[in-house]
Amino acid sequence: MSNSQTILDIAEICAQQGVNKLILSSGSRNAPLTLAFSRHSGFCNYLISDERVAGYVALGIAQSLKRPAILLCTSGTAVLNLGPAIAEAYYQHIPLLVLTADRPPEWIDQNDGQAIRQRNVFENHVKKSFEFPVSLDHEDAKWQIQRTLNEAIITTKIGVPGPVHINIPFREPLYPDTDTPWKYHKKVQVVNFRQTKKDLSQEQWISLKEQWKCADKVLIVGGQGTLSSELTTALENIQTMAAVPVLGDAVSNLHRVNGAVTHLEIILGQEDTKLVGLCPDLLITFGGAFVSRNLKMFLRKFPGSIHWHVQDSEFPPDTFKSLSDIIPLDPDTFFTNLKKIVPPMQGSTWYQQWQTQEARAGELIQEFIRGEDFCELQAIDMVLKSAKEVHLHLANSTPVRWVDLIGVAPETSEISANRGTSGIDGCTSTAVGHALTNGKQNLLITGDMALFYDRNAFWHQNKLPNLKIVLLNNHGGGIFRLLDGPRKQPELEELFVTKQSLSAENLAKDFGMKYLYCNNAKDLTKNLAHLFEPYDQACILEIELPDNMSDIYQKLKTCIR
Ligand SMILES: Cc1ncc(C[n+]2csc(CCOP(=O)(O)OP(=O)(O)O)c2C)c(N)n1
Repeated sequence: MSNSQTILDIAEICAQQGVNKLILSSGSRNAPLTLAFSRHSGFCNYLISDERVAGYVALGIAQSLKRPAILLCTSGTAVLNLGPAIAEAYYQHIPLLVLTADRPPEWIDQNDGQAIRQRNVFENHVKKSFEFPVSLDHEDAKWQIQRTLNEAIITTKIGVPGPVHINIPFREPLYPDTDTPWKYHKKVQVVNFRQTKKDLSQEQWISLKEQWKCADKVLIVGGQGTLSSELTTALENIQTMAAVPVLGDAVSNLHRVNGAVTHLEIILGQEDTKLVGLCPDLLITFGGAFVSRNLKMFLRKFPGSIHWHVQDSEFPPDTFKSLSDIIPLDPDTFFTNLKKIVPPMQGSTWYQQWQTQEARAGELIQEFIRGEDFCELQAIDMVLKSAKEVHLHLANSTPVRWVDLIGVAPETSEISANRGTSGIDGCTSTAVGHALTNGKQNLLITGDMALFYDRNAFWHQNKLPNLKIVLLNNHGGGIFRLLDGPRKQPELEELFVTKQSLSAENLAKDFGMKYLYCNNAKDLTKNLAHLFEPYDQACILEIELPDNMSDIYQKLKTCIR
């Protein structure tokens, strides 16, 4: 049974559907599929023993290739360890095909090893869950499996992309006899989904035009998204043509839109009296999560009277509690076609106001950093200034916040961060997934808790010469020293910061990575040059940081207000 044709057909269908990146964790129950995929010449396999890491590596691979990656693991708690990455993929709209091997259904809850309730186990964080029949060789079972697999693969990609789970029970024997013939049949069912290029009807465009004409202050705000040259051009055209401000924080990847307003945390951190003049009439949003807390507070306090959200299908989140219109198109198409209805406008005080705020905010943060002692902000600013043309990966907690505050250079190729669920558990593994498949120079900026939490991201045989890591080691969750709530508690250091004394030197040694260390600006300058030199494995630059950020941050907040 283990090399039944049905199982080989599963691999063949995935290959013909172009879903050929397999992230695999070892085990016996998944052996039939492990062998079916690894003996097929059409797959690129990544063997990752820690399933939690495997999940995030697959997320990084699917994100960088913009197509589904396959996750395959054995039964039991191995399955649950895929959960964190699946939730992140769900909220970041990343396509994953999750295949979990399982015990035969009659053995669940019968004290059999590695047997848990896997059916629909991810139902709250996947687009759809399926289960294959346990008997594989009946003609109808073969058809059901082939049809369901096609549906699952297509469902990961259409509309808002996301993870799809197939639970696959297997009976023994799991391992093939060595002499059994092993042949992949090209003639399998492969369903082709004919994508349509959607657009709004003429009437819809006319009604939007009416709304636009009634608005004096139109504001375009982008949430998390990947870098798109089509979107960058379309937004630049609208901005110039109609003098409309385009706002986006670090993870929106709008840093290449010339004139985009990106220092949102600083501009919108001012007193309310200074913000009233910046309130929109018509708010247009698109994309995913926002890093900037002040942006969220500002648009919830001063929402536009009309709020269009652009997202291809399904009911989008109402992040600013003001949603009035859903535009079911992908942002590239919408903003490219928007010029059809936008009345041209030569400059406007509204537009100029935002440009002035942006310029002042950029100067303010640079001036502030220059005036401070060596600290996280200064260190990150130096790293960003030395990192050209890199794909930037930002760990959650303060790294993504500091980069958002400082702003990134247009040369930066792309920015990724797990802002779907903002966990600190898979930031490194996701960057590893990108580095394994994007062929670019990758730079991860991470805190110490996030790096040591995810150190198994390096526990595999894949070399990562194009991955550079900057570790900001403040020996604990430094963010808790900045937040008003925890920093006033006597238990701050013990229960929230959870001080830790680790350095990354042993980690680098364990996994054969290049290790650099510094604890002041002068040495940081020297080491940054070394960081970007070529090595045959990943390189970690550990920056030991003084515990001075809490006071500096309070000073900065006052300065902004
Ligand atoms: C999986 C997970 N567990 C706990 C948290 C809560 N949390 C948010 S930030 C943080 C500390 C992160 O510390 P570090 O990575 O060192 O960054 P720093 O705060 O020092 O910048 C924690 C524990 C989380 N976001 N994700």
